[in-house]
Amino acid sequence: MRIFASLLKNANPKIEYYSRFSPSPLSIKQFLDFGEDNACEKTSYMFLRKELPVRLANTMREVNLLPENLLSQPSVKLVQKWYMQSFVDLLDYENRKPEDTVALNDFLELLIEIRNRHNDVVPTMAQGVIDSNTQYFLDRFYTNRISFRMLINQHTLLFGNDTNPAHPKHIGSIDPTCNVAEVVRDAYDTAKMLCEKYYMAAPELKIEEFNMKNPKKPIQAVYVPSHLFHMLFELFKNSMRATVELHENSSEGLPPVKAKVTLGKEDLSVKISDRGGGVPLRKIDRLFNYMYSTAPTPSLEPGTVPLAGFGYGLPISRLYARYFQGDLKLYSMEGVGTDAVIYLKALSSESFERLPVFNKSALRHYKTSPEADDWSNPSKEPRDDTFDSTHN
Ligand code: W6P
Repeated sequence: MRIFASLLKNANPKIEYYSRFSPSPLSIKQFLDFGEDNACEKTSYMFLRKELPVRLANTMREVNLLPENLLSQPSVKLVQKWYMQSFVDLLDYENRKPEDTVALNDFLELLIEIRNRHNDVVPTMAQGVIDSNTQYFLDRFYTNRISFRMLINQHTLLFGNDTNPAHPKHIGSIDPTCNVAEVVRDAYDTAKMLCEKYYMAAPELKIEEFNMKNPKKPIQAVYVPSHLFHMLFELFKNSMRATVELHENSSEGLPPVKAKVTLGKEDLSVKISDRGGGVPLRKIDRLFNYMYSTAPTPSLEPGTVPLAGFGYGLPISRLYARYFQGDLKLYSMEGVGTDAVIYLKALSSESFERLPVFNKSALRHYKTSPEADDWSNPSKEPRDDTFDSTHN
């Protein structure tokens, strides 16, 4: 414990130093160009030994701004300790030259160690952080984490021995010719298995494509298939649950879930439509709220995974979409069903990482109290703003 305390003291000026740099966002095109021909491990090393501490320090400064009642939670302290350890580990490389092949190999191993150390950040944070200003914080904190793992994955996949024989054309985690409809089908199949396990039934899938640029060709994206899968899997689980629960006892069977993949000049969009009865507008924001999604779960069999509706699936899926300048939106009509749309950038040169920056503007979010509502409130009852998402 004392050793860690002294480690922390020595690291503080370094955190201060690195947090004054803004993270350098990369576009998918840059990730690709860098990894494609004669990818240079030394260059990657030189970039990462600065950029990783910068990204860690930016987010660590922000964690420190959380209110005391959150910072004192054991789970939050544990996560802080992981960040501190990884930050300090990376500082070892400040003075190790890229010509030193031992340093390059040690660095590679360290990245894998760091990735493993941070595996359970999301469920661990979930135990501690329940507060009204945390939506803003968690969106930024988890985006930082997504970006950090993206950088680590690229380096370890490009330069480690764990090359990916199943996907020789992939550049690290990026598929330069990602067939979007195939990922849609894949995510559907995985969600379908879960759905059938719970409900002994699952709706069919219908996929349509509209390629504005090249009507006869299947739509391809330059993208991280695992990110796309993550988002689609989450949407399918939600659509399937709504569909089965609404139509379980109907004689007409289950209405299919429909997917439409479109490619325009700017956007590559994927719409997942269900006839699951929809969600009233008032409740839509809640679906993206971390606090709401971690509300006490209705009795669950131990060891089972719920099909959908609990956990961080939707808010984190939206972070994945926004991470490369896309978005994830829900359009619902109560009584009928829900359309969920994933928007991606059609051009890899426009899909730059969208990264949180620790600066005065971010600081203001933590220092100022939320303003009073400046629209009339119809209720004479005391206002309940538990799920007010003005910070969204
Ligand atoms: C619903 C609720 C929902 C959330 C996300 C995606 C699809 C759906 N369908 O009824």
